[in-house]
Amino acid sequence: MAGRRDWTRDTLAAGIRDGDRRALARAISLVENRDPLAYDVVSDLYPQTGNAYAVGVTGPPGVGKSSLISALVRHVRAEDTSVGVVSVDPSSPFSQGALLGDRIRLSDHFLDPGVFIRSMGTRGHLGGLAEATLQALLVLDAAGKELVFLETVGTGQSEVEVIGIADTVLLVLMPGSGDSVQALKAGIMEIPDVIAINKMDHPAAKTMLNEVRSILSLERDREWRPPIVLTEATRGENVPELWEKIAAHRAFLVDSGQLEQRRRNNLAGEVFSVASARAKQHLEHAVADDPELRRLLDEVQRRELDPLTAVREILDKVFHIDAAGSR
Ligand SMILES: Nc1nc2c(ncn2[C@@H]2O[C@H](COP(=O)(O)OP(=O)(O)OP(=O)(O)O)[C@@H](O)[C@H]2O)c(=O)[nH]1
Ligand SMILES: [Mg+2]
Repeated sequence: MAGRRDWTRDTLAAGIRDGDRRALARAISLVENRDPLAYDVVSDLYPQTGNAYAVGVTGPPGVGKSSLISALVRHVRAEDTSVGVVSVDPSSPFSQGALLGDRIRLSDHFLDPGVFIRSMGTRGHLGGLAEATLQALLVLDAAGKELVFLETVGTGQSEVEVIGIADTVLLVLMPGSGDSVQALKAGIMEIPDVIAINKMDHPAAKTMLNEVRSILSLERDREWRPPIVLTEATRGENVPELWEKIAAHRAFLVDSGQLEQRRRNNLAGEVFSVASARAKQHLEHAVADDPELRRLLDEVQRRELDPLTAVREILDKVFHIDAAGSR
């Protein structure tokens, strides 16, 4: 048995392929810590991925995302589907591999060998959230999980972006999630594929349903019209209906040939967004560390140098891009 420190690139990749829980736990810790071994292992596993169906679950804090995932897991386990759950917590520096019981209300499933659940922090890395989510999904996919839930918390634009890798995006709201409704209305938040209005036991749930419905009615031309389901996660109320809607979205993607296209777009988008985040970080460090580049900014501020000339010089120096001819 390999101990904590004994994993190598090969044993870890093999362990993951076998669905070994300790290998999975280790790999996700490495992903979380941006350990170089994680990049190697994911690179080895990548050719075997693409089989898991990824459901991104997002929404404001405390709406019941984890409770709903738990109820959905219970529902799909009845059909023996193997499941992975990764709950990404942007606020936590990192989980140290601990199961954050408070955040993941999935303790019912801890003893089920067909379910693997982990919470993951991101150490505040710029662009780290999307990257960590992607890597964790690939690991669970390679481990043979048929269904993977990716939970991320947030309000507004970033929440849907972080799970840009998901095949189906489920937005969870509850009575009182006014900010998210505004973000949907203003077009700041991308329209999700399925919406759950959780805590339907709350008296204002119906009002919320009508509000969201009226926003979506403006989007009549869409090929897929996002269904809205009232749920009560804690009692499992309407959870089979919610699962049906997720399955219907999947069937829609498959039947219309869009799943393949969506995955291609998602992967290209992930590569681009992780590369952009890293390039930005590189640029910021370069400017901070280089007195000459900082001087350029001073000169712009003193109106001695125009902004776009400064841009050109910075790009030339940092990325060796001849920006003169670029748009
Ligand atoms: N009344 C009621 N409470 C619920 C329902 N679903 C979840 N809750 C409660 O709401 C609280 C938050 O639930 P979670 O599932 O942790 O919510 P979350 O969205 O995952 O929270 P974060 O991950 O911290 O953003 C818990 O106390 C749940 O028991 C529901 O349908 N009705
Ligand atoms: Mg949660």
